[in-house]
Amino acid sequence: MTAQQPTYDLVGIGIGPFNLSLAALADRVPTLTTLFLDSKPAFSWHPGLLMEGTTLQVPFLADLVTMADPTNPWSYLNYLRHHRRMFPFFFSERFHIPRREYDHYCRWVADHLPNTRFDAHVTALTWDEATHTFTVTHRAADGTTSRLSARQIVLGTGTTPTVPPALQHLLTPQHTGRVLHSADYRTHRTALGALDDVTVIGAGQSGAEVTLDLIRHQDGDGHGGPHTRWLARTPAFAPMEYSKIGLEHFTPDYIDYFRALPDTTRQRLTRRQWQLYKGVSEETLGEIHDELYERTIGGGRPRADLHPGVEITAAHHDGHRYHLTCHHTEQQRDFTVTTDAVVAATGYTPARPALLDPLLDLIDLDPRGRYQIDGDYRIALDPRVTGTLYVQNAEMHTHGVGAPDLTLGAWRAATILNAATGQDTLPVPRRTSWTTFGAPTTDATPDHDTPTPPATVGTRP
Ligand SMILES: Cc1cc2nc3c(=O)[nH]c(=O)nc-3n(C[C@@H](O)[C@@H](O)[C@H](O)COP(=O)(O)OP(=O)(O)OC[C@H]3O[C@@H](n4cnc5c(N)ncnc54)[C@H](O)[C@@H]3O)c2cc1C
Repeated sequence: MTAQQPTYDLVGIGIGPFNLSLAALADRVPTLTTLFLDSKPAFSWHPGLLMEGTTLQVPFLADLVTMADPTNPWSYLNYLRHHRRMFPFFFSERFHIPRREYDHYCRWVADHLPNTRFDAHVTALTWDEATHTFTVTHRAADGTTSRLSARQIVLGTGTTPTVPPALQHLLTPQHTGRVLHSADYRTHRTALGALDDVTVIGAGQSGAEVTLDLIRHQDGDGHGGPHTRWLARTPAFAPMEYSKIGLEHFTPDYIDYFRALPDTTRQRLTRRQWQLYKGVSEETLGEIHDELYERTIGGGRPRADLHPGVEITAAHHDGHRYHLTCHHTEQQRDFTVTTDAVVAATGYTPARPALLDPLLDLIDLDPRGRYQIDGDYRIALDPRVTGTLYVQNAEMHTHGVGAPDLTLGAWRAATILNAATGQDTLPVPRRTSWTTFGAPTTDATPDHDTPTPPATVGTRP
């Protein structure tokens, strides 16, 4: 059955935190008709990694709305108030909230907003020259197909789990639960915890958390639970940059600076900046150390191995166990690891969703096949398309390391909202960092007699 739907000013595809932020901000703009669609039956945020004790890596102020509009009712603090948790939260003195609570908070927002619709998998986006609107085709789990029209679209379909080439041939039903991406860890956690030997690959936060969780399956003396091996390609298990000045790479100022650099410089910089977005929190590294220390009281070796500087070059299954061919990149030496399961905590990459295939001829990709994205997050399109296509979290190549970071989510959503409404609906600050990125544009000599007035964004009190 196919039903024709009404026309919206703006439709969001995907309801992760980023489009949910835009939905929450747009909820206060009655002149803009919006609808946000997601394939899932209900909101969920990385369910495979919602382990007890894990926390958000950004302060709770980076909720869906506060950094753009602290008066918006869809804030985390208002969520706490609704759930009668203000006093417990106050006494907990937490800046970094449990990841499970962030998921629950987002679900509360998604469930209550009138402009979200789940069980709506978008299969195609097309441009209709006659009506000057996009047509969005979406399908429900029961097979019902619907269409709606929109003048503006915001893609927020997230990123795709990445597995190293050497393991990809093992991602078949026969190896389900034995060779997996960390995105599916919690589904198989109990079974993995009962194995003799598990290998985790990847030196990011997810790799560290899975390693820590597996070690915690061992008892205080290191008995029970799997022998846990953590392999990483990086030369060290390095902490994520978390200094106050370092974090200024996650500001609109840095985005402006980065966008103006030549593409080759941007790509070189992003590779060099891996510790800004790929490292492990110092706290988690400390916890791994503490758990191993505890389990080796009285001497002896822990039932765990930590190997940095190691790449997996091949893998095979002998019918019982997995054999990983490993290469130590600094010593240039090969060795083999035999294990019962492999968890690839090897990250996520932005992928162009298949729903864009019908529109591809009208998207002005760069010579490397990537979106060209402007300062308002518009994707460059053929001039025949008079509607606008925005994207969130697919712009690391043009906007820098802040693209996947929740810190900038509400600010980016407000930027898109302003572009979509054609006015400063939610004024956003431009000067946000103490650091001057790049050469100063005016005489850098400070005038000690004239203090600079504080920056304002002209928001209503
Ligand atoms: C485990 C984990 C923890 C993280 N923790 C932090 C943190 O603490 N701080 C931080 O700054 N960043 C963190 N990040 C990075 C941050 O970028 C993500 O958490 C965030 O979820 C990205 O949001 P998103 O909206 O881009 O996409 P996603 O959350 O991936 O959501 C995309 C949505 O789009 C939907 N979708 C996809 N295709 C379609 C379609 N065709 N039709 C309809 N719907 C579709 C999906 O169902 C999904 O719900 C973390 C990432 C991970 C993996």
